Amino acid sequence: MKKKYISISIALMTAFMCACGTTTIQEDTTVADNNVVNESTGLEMTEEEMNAFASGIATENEAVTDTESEQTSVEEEFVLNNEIEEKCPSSVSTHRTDVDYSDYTHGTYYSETCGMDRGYSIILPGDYSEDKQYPVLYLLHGIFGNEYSFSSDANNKIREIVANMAADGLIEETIVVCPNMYATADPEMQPGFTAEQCVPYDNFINDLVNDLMPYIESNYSVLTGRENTYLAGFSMGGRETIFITLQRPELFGYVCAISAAPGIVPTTDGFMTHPGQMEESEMRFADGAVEPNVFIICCGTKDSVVGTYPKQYHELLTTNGSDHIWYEVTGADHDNNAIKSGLYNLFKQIAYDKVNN
Ligand code: FER
Repeated sequence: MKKKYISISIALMTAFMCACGTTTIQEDTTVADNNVVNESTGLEMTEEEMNAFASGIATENEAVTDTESEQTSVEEEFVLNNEIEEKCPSSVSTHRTDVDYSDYTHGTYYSETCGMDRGYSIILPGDYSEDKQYPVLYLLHGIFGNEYSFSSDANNKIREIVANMAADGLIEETIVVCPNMYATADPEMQPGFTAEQCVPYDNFINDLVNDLMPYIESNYSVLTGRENTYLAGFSMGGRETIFITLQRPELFGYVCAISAAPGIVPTTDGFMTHPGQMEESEMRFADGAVEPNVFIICCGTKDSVVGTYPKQYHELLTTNGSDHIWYEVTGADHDNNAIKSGLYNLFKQIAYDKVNN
């Protein structure tokens, strides 16, 4: 894979971040009655604040979501090359009348890892047929999220990006699977900013590889193998995307970690102390490993939640000699602008490879 370090703008966030809005969240955070209660401060997080973690902070320009206003904006012409574009073109994210968009549906699978049934949301192509086989993207949500985090936010434009690019013949029609990434066997365990509460996120690799992927592969008409299996995630999902990719690089041909959360390597940020999933020197592909064709790490320059941690991941991977693409999304916060950009560029790289390999 060609190494491309695209740093189009200087990151505005230099120190680490503050908590969402004005609520200061510290360690010892638990969830009760859908609100997160900090036991030491007694502060509660609203559902809106939890969603901001799970699927991104709502941005002002999300108010402009109607088809007309997007279509009347000046259209850049799409050119298929392997260059990163910071902004997902509106022609790709716009809801079009000539494209067959399908809705998310919900399913369950039995997880040996967790010893229980677990849910997932899925986008099947509009004309899904058992006579065809489709590549699959596994898309991982942020902290406090679940399998509904992406499906409940129409502003992330995931349906549009995938279906539009497929309708234009750039990519294959693709199945998108949005799992619940909190892989715990203990129904009492809840997400939060403590090392113990983060263990189920790190356990998701086992649920994904041993339970969910086999279930999807035997219950849907999918193409298998790394060339047809993609992995992406936002924030906590971005962190686990990187972790899973480094652990099992042979499984995923195309990977994108968007606004990845801290904790892969030991650190202390404004939320908690992270013991780390590995030491800094271990943040690399194993010698001789089959690596993804495309491994993107990206983040907004104004990310108020994960700050410069994604850039640190990029620097560590570079130091440790592991190929990846790094870029920043100018002006994006921990939000859908970063999500749209990352997913668009992932599919653009897939489109490019489809034509050139
Ligand atoms: C942290 C900072 C951010 C952290 C998680 C996040 C577990 C995740 C944010 C998100 O998913 O939106 O220290 O620790």
